Amino acid sequence: MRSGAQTLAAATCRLLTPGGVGAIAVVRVEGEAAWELVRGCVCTRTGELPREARLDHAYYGNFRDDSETIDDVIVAARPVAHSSSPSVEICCHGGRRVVERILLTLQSAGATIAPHAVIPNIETPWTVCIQRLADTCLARTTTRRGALYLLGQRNLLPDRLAEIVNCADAGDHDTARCTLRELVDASAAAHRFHTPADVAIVGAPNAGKSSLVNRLAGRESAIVTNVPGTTRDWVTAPAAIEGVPITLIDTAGGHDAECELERQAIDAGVRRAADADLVIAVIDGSAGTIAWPPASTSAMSRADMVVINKADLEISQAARRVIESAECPVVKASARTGAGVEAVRGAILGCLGVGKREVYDRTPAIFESCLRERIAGLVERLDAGAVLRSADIVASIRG
Ligand SMILES: Nc1nc2c(ncn2[C@@H]2O[C@H](COP(=O)(O)OP(=O)(O)OP(=O)(O)O)[C@@H](O)[C@H]2O)c(=O)[nH]1
Ligand SMILES: [Mg+2]
Repeated sequence: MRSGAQTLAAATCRLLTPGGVGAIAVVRVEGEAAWELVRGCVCTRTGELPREARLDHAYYGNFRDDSETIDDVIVAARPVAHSSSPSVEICCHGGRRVVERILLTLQSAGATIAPHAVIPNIETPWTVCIQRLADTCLARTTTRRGALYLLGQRNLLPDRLAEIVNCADAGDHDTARCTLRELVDASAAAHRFHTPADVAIVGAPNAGKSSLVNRLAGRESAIVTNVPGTTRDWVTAPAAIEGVPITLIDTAGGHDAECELERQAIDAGVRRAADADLVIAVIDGSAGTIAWPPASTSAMSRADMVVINKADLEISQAARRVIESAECPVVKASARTGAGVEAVRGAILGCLGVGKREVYDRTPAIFESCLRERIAGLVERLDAGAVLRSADIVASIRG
């Protein structure tokens, strides 16, 4: 079996099946060392796979990461034209984590992970490339609205891009450039439907962060007590707002902790919030003293929105000062009664740039961030004076 120190070069592994959850997944390993590498990871009932691969044979075994079995797999070697080394296909269960672990195990044994992509061949029309990209994103989508959104974009986006390509072909470069820029501008948050945004909830101990997380998630994900410092390590809870998936991150209340464990938990929360897509500062609206503006080292210092919680109690003067001076959206709510929580949800969507369903979901948008980056790069070159050619648009789409 594979040992951590053993590595083999000249092999590439790639997921062949779509990136979502399925009954089975297929990972292909290619290159001179492919069979040797797979042999090191798969254990059959009789021991190891044979030294030489039989091309007319499928092998059943356990895929292992050192001593741990990751999954039951079927391994088959296939001949490759102009090569004496076969490619090896590993069929495993189609859970995301299983596939990820198989790829990572192969990587740590020396293989390079090739990007999982719907590999467009040159004859594939570019409109079909976009539809396949939508299908790949669709497989990752966890909400009905997300699925409907992508099914809509499957046609809306190619249609809009076809108009732009036609404009460029007809020599109407200005219209083509402007429409392309509008499309990029309208697409900032389109990937939110298949990639949940990380929403960090920060604030002082006892402000009601965990209570708000539970309200937003619609279930008791985090422990709530009246003891300050209840939340230690950060806790995540998946949720969705109007069909937009998010990951809520409940953090430990920031304060000058004397206990080392507590200090580390607070620091971990600050670091997690720094990487989040959105930071919500929760403030106890009834508190007589509020550290505002927050210290630059506090996670609250990068608040994208503020929730004045405990609005069922009397709002203090200190909280009123926060409402007046905050430079981001402020919402009053009560995590205890639920009042104002709907407004918090709306504000989160606003901050994430997801507009109202009626218009937003029917507007063409570049729903995938790599494609958006490539087309935004093209728009930048055009803004800098490059001449627009329809071939460049198509090349940006194909990547
Ligand atoms: N009146 C009132 N009490 C609330 C509200 N939200 C939370 N509380 C109470 O405030 C206390 C602290 O709530 P938590 O949600 O645990 O607060 P936290 O910010 O997560 O606290 P730490 O984990 O200690 O940082 C609990 O007793 C809650 O019941 C609210 O909107 N109104
Ligand atoms: Mg808490």
